[in-house]
Amino acid sequence: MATLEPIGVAAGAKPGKAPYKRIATEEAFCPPEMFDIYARILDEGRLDDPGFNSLWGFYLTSPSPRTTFIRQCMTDVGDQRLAHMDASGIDVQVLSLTGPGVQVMDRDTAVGFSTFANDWIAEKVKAHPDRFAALAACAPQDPAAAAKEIERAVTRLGLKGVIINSHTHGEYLDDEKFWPIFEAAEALDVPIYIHPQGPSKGLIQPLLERGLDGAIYGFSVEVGMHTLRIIVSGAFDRFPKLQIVIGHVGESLPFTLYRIDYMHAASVKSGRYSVMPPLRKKPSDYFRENIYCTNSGVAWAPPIRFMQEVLGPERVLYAQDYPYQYLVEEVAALDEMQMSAENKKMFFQTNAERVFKL
Ligand code: 1DF
Ligand code: MN
Repeated sequence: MATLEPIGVAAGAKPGKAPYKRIATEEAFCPPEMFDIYARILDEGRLDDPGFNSLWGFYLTSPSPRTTFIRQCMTDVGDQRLAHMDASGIDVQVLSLTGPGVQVMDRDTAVGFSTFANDWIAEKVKAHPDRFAALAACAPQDPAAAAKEIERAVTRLGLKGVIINSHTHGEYLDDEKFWPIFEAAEALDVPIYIHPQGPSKGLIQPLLERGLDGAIYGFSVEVGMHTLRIIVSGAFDRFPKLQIVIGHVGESLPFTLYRIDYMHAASVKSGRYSVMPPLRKKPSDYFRENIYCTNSGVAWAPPIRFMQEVLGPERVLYAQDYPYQYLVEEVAALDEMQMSAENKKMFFQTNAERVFKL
């Protein structure tokens, strides 16, 4: 019988020197001021967003060792974070404002805070330009302002892409009103990372009922669906150079691309949905030409190799998901993956250098 690849990582294993740089691409930070805004939103109790209220109601107040550690790590983009990176062999972190970022705020607060957060992180990057890079936050609540802020952050602050923490007050980027964001990213030739937050109000109820709304599963439902909405909307026919990055081994989508292609073609042909226009290509083609996938949160060789096989090794990137999944053993496990030296270097280093222009 074939030996099964173990699920999980060996305790105590430490990463050693490697013939590649390790560049982690979905690494979270939070200026302390954003915790204050979240506390105010929760305190006022007026935000009708069960995902945010549940997730941040917990993360902001829980005294558990894990959440205390996460809160504390999140605001440090300096010595402590660098020490954690050194301990786990991470050479570079590509940083993004933790979910849901500004996207739960009212429009004016969101526009103001995205600028603040971009200036805040640009300063931290400037202090350690060989260890940190960062993505730009923006406020989809005001798409024109978001496009302007993306341009400012990329051209003046040197940020390397855009972070969108999935839905904005229950709305998704396939809505054409948000397309100034796609237009700006495509014109500047920078990727958009779609990161999870709690599923939107319309999606979350049965997940909440069994504690599945968070990173265990609900996050992937939210971002997997968001990504498919964008693909089937025809956005990539309109913006053929646009590049989107998703984490958590492509939110499981690569595994069923065959069925997505088959059922998409059948659905379009049947005329069942007025909301499903014909596309120039198959859904899987957009996956291979417009989507990058990271392994964030999944330090496990089989799905990583599977993505390399079906999407191409140049489409698969490394991420640690610090501080939510900070475990030095995970890096050691990935160093040990059975994979060609060439593919492993693309995974850990050169794909990130190319996609984020590091
Ligand atoms: C968790 C993970 C929570 C991630 C997050 O936001 C988050 C978690 C509060 O483990 O509950 O962004 N994550 O990025 O994986
Ligand atoms: Mn994450």
